[in-house]
Parts: sequence; C-alpha cells; structure tokens
Amino acid sequence: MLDLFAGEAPWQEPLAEGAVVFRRRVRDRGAAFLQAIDEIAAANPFWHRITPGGHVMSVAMTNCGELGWGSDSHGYRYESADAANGRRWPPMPALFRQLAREAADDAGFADFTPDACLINRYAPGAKLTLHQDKDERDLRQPIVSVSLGLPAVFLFGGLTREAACQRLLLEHGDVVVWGGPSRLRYHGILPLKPDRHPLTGEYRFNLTFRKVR
Ligand code: MD3
Ligand code: FE
Repeated sequence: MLDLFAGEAPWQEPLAEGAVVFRRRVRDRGAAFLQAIDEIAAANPFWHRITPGGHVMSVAMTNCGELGWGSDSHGYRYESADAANGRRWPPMPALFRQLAREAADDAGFADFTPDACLINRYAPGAKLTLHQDKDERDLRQPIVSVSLGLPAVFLFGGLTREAACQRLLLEHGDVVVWGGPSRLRYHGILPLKPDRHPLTGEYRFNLTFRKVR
C-alpha cells in the first residue's frame, strides 16, 4: 500500500468534544504491537462471537488484561476467562498499558488504568455495525483505540442510532481517545476493503482499552 505519510511525524486532531485522534502515534512501534498480539493469540486464539440476536460476528476477537469482552446468545458481558477454552486472558503487555495511559493523559483524562483490552481482527468484508459501548461501570472513563494494518472507514454517529454519521479513515498506527460526551456516541466500521499491508497481510487489527470495573 502506498503510504504518503511514511516519513511524517505523528500529529493530533480534535475530532469532537471529548475525542482526539493521534495520527500515526504508534506507527513506528507497529511490529512490537503485532508481536504482542501474536503472543496473546497463541495463548487465546481469535474466534467469532455470536450476538444476542444469534448472528456470527464477522470480526474475530480475543482479549488481554483482567477482563475480556464477550458476547453469546444471552448478551454482552466482560469475563475473566475465555469462553472458548476456560483460560484467563493473558496479562496486558506493558507496551499496551503505557500507550493507553499516555494517550488518555494527552487527551486530558488523567490516571487511565484499563483492566480490559479487546483485540478485534478484521478480514476482508468484516464489519462492525453501529453500536454504543456502555457495559463499563464508570462512563466518565474514556476508551483508547489503536488501529493496526489495513485502513478502515470508521462511522462516528450521535447519541441516537438515527443521528447522521461522520466518516473517518483509521489507518495503521492511529490512536484515538474517546471520552466525555463522545463516550456514548454510536459508532461502527464499514466492511474491510481487501488489500495487503506489509505487517498484517490481509488483516486490520484494532485494540480498545477499557476501564470496566
Ligand atoms: C467511540 N471497535 O471494539 S475503534 C469496539 O475499529 C469498536 O474495531 C472499532 O467499536 C474497531 O467496540 C472502533 C474506535 C472506537 C472504540 C470505542 C468507542 C470508538 C468509540 C467508544 C465510544 C465512542
Ligand atoms: Fe465500540
């Protein structure tokens, strides 16, 4: 993929009230992030969750940290073990924890201490339909996201499902902090366009750091 910004320094842009995008913030650490993901997935492989509505999710998921996000026919919840194999989630690597803490701090959210990191893997065509993240106890805590590999179109809606959506391309190394009034905005990812990325091949990965409890 042609990267017109390959030699540029990272930069930041305010996105909305409470939301800041740090463009290319971890681009130079991409290989280290991907190696950490590989190690987590070696212990707790990616798998496709079932939604409460009975659909198989196109995004494959695993987690690290004390808690992991999960879904089955009964609903969404955070769990301390992987329902696929009964194992605890691997600990959150220091590289992950430190990045999440620093990015939150730079966006004005002090002392962010995530206890969950959901790792999403998108293959060509995988998507995430419009949803809110509201299963965390303290919604004053932000979510920090890290995008790796192939780019994807992110939809950023409003506080109701019907509100109009902004579109934003999330690219390799982009970090976004979602807090304040943006924390409950609907959002989603359009189907991944098939392509190849030098570090991730046909995939896009997204990490979301959350303080659940
Ligand atoms: C805005 N992940 O895992 S990251 C999710 O790219 C999720 O895999 C997407 O939405 C992905 O729940 C989007 C950006 C993101 C994450 C959490 C948010 C945006 C958010 C929470 C509130 C508002
Ligand atoms: Fe989300």
